[in-house]
This record gives sequence, structure tokens and C-alpha cells, in this order.
Amino acid sequence: DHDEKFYILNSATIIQYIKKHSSLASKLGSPESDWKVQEVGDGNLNFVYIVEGTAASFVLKQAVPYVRCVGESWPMTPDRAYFEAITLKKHGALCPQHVPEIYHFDRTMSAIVMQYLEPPHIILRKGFIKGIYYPCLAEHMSEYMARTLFFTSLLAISTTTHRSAVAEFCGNVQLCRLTEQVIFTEPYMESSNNRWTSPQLDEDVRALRDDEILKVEVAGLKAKFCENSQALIHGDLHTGSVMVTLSSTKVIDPEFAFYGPIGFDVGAFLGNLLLAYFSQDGHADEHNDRQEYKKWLLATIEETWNKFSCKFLALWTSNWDLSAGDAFHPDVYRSSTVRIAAQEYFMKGIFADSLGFAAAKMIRRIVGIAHVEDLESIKNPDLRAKCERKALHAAKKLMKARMSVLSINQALELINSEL
Ligand code: ADP
Ligand code: SR1
Ligand code: MG
Ligand code: MG
Ligand code: MG
Repeated sequence: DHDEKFYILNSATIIQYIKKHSSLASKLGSPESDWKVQEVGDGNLNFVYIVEGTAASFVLKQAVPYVRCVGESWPMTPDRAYFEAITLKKHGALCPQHVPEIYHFDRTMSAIVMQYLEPPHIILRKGFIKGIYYPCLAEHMSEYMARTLFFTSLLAISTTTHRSAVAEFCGNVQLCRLTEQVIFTEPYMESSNNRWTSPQLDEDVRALRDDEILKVEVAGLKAKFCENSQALIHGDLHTGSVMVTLSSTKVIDPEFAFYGPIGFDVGAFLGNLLLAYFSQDGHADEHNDRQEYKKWLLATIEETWNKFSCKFLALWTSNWDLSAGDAFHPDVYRSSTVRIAAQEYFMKGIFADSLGFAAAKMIRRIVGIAHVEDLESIKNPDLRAKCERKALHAAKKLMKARMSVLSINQALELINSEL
């Protein structure tokens, strides 16, 4: 490639960079003096630039050698951009409707150039804060998760293909370890990284750290995250990783991708829908009490799980006789009764995992290092703490009951019950 060494780009040097890459330059169109660059990154890790030309626009995302929201004191390999790029390509091939197109990747520079998701696309989390209804969201997200997760699992590929892909994604170790630290470890101990609405939640945080039953569940989930190479998961599928309009849904930012448990993606998404739900009382005002919106969020959680599980099973059923996946040999699972039994057993496991990971992701967003705008934007700390306490309480119940809950309806009843 053109650049022999990594350097951190800025709005000025990006123009030079694009000029050196003629395919990018011609995509933008001349004259170069009309190109506009704007840094729009609002995530925790990276820099994102919108580059507007006369003929087209694109987004350039660069990973820097540290965690952006912390600073240079927390080094982090910029090679995370490589795992993001290859996952965008893989997931994009499996589900092109819901993944931005990638135009260019430069591993030396840790730079990805991709489709600009133009306005009215906004980050889903921001849409939830505004109270916007997204009628296609469950349909689209279930499609994205079913296709990306099914086709990268041993239900669809051989153990030969799977092992070599697992080996490649073991290279994303620094990002996996970050997740282990901030989701499964720090929230349950004293750490200077943690923060919460204090003093309002001090007692709740103490109770969390003293909850031995919960800690045993968290250990099980952490082990699963570290040990279960089930599918190529996105790895950071919260509602800040989804951009939407009323009719379009695009999943961005898979830099945490690796072969991990399917329930980690499903749970990330559902857990963040629950955070949106529990934050709504903090966004109610005299014009909108948000009660109808809360019902819609719960209905969307239910619809997302139900559609995900139907679509995943439909892919499995229609692919079984192709013998591509090594997990269930068609000659062993000839009869439809044994197939159905195997599928029920498998989906029960994915469901319990999804509930557990959803709960873990809710807890860490309330007491850990990285919080969510749904709750942070509630300015009154008493009101915020009230929402956070309900979410925390619901997450604890969900994590403990995840093995015995039989349906998504039952899970939603449980989290809304007073007990
Ligand atoms: P990080 O890894 O730092 O979280 P993201 O990939 O989530 O970075 O991007 C940060 C922000 O940049 C997003 O919240 C979104 O506002 C914007 N963004 C990222 N990718 C695109 C895109 N393809 N089109 C439009 N905006 C984007
Ligand atoms: C330092 S923790 C930063 C968080 O932001 C990323 O998007 C991941 O969710 C990570 O856990
Ligand atoms: Mg992001
Ligand atoms: Mg990211
Ligand atoms: Mg999360």
C-alpha cells in the first residue's frame, strides 16, 4: 500500500491520504478544493470522518493505538480495524441489506472507508431517546442476526473452515479482553474505572458486589464468552451500533468481532432495548408520558426474539440436508422428531444465554466504565437513579432466572414484576 507506516489522521491529512489513493479520489470527484471533511465520531474507541466530495461522499474510520474515551493511558491495538473490516465484509456478504458497503481498507493505517449512511439515518439509541417508532426494526435485526450467526456456525460450515476462522479471530484478543474486563469483571468488584449515580445507587452497588448467586451466574457467562466459539459474532451489538431510518436498518462497528457465543449478540441487542425501556420514564414530559412507547419497546423485544428464533430455525431446517455444517450430520438426524428435539434443545440454550448476556450488558452500563446516553441524558440525578435502579433490579432477576424462563413473554413479565 501507499503508506508504509501508521500515523494518526486528522481533517487536513485525510485530504492528502485520499489524493494518494486514486480510487477514493475519483469516487469523491473533482475539484479537490471542494472536498469537505468533518469528524463525527461519538463512540468510545475510534475516529470517524465524513468526507464529502462533489460526486459522492463516504465515511473514513480510523482506529488509533488507544481507547479514545480514556486516552493514551489505555493502549489498544489499532489492528482492531482489521477485524472490523473483515467482519463487515463477511457479514455484508451474508446480509447485504443491513451492513454498510466497504470501499477500501488499509491495514497499515487501520483505516476503513465505507458507505456513508446519510441522514435521515441516525443512531438507533438516539431515536429511542426521541421516542421514535421503528416499524421494521425487529424484522431487520432478526434477519441480520439470524443470517450472520447461522451461516458462520457449525450448523452451516465444516469444522475445518470453522477452526481456521476461529484461529484468525483469536488475533482480536485485545478487544475480547477489554470485554472480559469491563463487562464480566469490573462491575462486580471495586475498580477505579467504575462509576454510578452516587450517592443514590451506592447501596445498590454494594448489594451487587455482595450477591454471591449473581456472581456465580456471571462466572458462567464469562466462561461461555471466553470458551464458546459458536459463530462469528459482532461483539458490540448495542443500540449505538445500529443506524436507522423508518425503513432502513444498518449495523456498524463490529470491531469486537470474534467466534463467540450467539447469545452475546442477541443479548446485547435485547439488553440495550431494555435499557431504552427503563430510561423512558426519565424522558417523559407534559406532551408525552412515553407509556405507549414503552409498550412498543417491549413488543419489539418480543418480536425480535421470536423472529430471530423462527428465522434461525428456518435456515437450519432448509440447510440440513446440504451437509455443509458438521454439527448435526444428516444421517444421524434423519427423522423429523429427532431434528425438532435437537433444534429445541439448541434454541433453549441460545435463549438462556441471550437473557444472561442481556442482563450482564445492562448491569455494566449502570455501574461500569461505559454508560449509555439513554440514561446519561436524564439530567435529574434522582430521576436517573430511579430508572437505573429499576433496570439493575430487572437485570439481576433476569440473570438468575435465565435457565428457568421458558419464553420471551415470561422474561418480560418477570422483569416487570415487583418481586
Ligand atoms: P466507535 O468504534 O468509536 O464506537 P462507530 O463505528 O460506532 O465508532 O462510529 C461512531 C459514530 O460515527 C457513530 O455513532 C455514527 O454517528 C458515525 N458513523 C459511523 N459509521 C458511519 C457511517 N457508515 N455512516 C454515517 N455515520 C457513521
Ligand atoms: C472502555 S469500554 C468501551 C466500550 O465501548 C465499546 O463500544 C464497547 O462496548 C466497550 O465495552
Ligand atoms: Mg460504536
Ligand atoms: Mg466501536
Ligand atoms: Mg452493552
